[in-house]
Amino acid sequence: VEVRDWTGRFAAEAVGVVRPRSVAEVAQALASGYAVTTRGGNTGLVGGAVPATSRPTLMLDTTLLTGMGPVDDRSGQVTVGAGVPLAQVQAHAEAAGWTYGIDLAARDSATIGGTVATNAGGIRVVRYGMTRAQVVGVQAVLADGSVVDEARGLLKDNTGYSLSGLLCGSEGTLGVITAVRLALHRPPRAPSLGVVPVPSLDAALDVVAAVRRTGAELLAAEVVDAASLALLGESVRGWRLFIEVADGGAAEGLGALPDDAEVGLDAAARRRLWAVREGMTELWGRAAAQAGTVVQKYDVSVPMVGLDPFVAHMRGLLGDRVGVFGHVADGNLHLEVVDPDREWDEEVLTLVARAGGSVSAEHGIGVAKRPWLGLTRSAAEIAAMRAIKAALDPRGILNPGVLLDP
Ligand code: FAD
Ligand code: LAC
Ligand code: ZN
Repeated sequence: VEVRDWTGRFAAEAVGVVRPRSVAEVAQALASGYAVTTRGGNTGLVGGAVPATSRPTLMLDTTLLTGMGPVDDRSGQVTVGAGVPLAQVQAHAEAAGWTYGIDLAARDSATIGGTVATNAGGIRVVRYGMTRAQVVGVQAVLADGSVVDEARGLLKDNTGYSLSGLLCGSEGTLGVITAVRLALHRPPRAPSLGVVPVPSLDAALDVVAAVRRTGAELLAAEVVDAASLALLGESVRGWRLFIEVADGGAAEGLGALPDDAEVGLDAAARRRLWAVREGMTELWGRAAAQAGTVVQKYDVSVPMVGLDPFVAHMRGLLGDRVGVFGHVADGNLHLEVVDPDREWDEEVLTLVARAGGSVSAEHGIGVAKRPWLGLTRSAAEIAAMRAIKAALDPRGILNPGVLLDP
């Protein structure tokens, strides 16, 4: 069967697809003698769920691991099967009077297992942290078929290494995640969203700092640049900042906004305003398709003081081939490059490294960024990762070619 990723950039042949319904069936698949590539919702953006080896490979699709336990009102925790879509977990938490701390535009398809395997970020990181911060414990099947289960609900358990911490962000290379115990939050007060034009990222961060100084609970702070808005037919200068606070829903927490700011208070207005920011990945995908190519995606973090100089550098390098949007308060920018003629990985990512940043802020390494891991991780760090991989997967059957060179 042919396997293709969401971006259309990565494709490969697999010998077949298995859809286990239980831990035992996952272990069976791992004993098949094939290499195994694990896939959840297939919304990953770095090609990590496409076979990356010439060895015969079985696709292990987790989407039937859909058990979902009740929300425990005393601990604020819930146990969820790896295949449950993020949006279902959000709805399940909300129905019980809680909220889940991760939100991203791929919510309807991305699975909990996939978000844990990639340590996904999204628009709530500024408030609740990355996925790892939501994980109480992970249940997973290791390469030899053994099961590790830290998803028992113990918030405090300092008995040796955290296998869950390791499995978060392991991109399918250390084990197949089958279930996750998640920590939920009390829902924030009603939010207000402000959409504000700003001349620079520094200015955006000043607005964020001013809003935080009021004591308002900051829920999100996102930016979109003029090149991205131009794809929507909007002609603007600088950036648009999307800033959301939990202030009861009367915009008090937003402070003094400029006259040209838009404010969204009720759910429908906020959804309409957010749609512009949330649609960016698909918008740039379409722009690239129209140019007869696939978009070259860079998901980078840069020290906050260097954001504007970094963007200026990128625009100097790439001109009108680049659009930028992202999670400004996390120092995390998404650069979308449309160029049918050549790839820009080396130039872009070398500049990221020189700026003291990371070649992947939230999407992971997958196969897309594998050649560049050494730019922002040290030889000692990569050697430690290899030692862990070799110890847990000595036959190298789990996602070979993802994250580390086989
Ligand atoms: P897949 O794409 O199926 O797999 C991703 C990786 O995880 C692969 O390496 C795969 O082998 C591994 N994997 C999946 N399930 C398991 C499992 N059960 N056990 C072990 N390994 C597993 N990401 C962000 O961080 N922030 C964003 O804001 C964001 N926005 C997005 C918006 C759009 C429109 C799209 C298309 C993607 C976005 N993403 C974002 C990327 C993507 O949604 C996340 O990486 C998500 O976590 C992937 O989940 P998935 O279930 O689709 O995983
Ligand atoms: C976003 C994805 C691309 O932030 O990470 O929209
Ligand atoms: Zn993002």
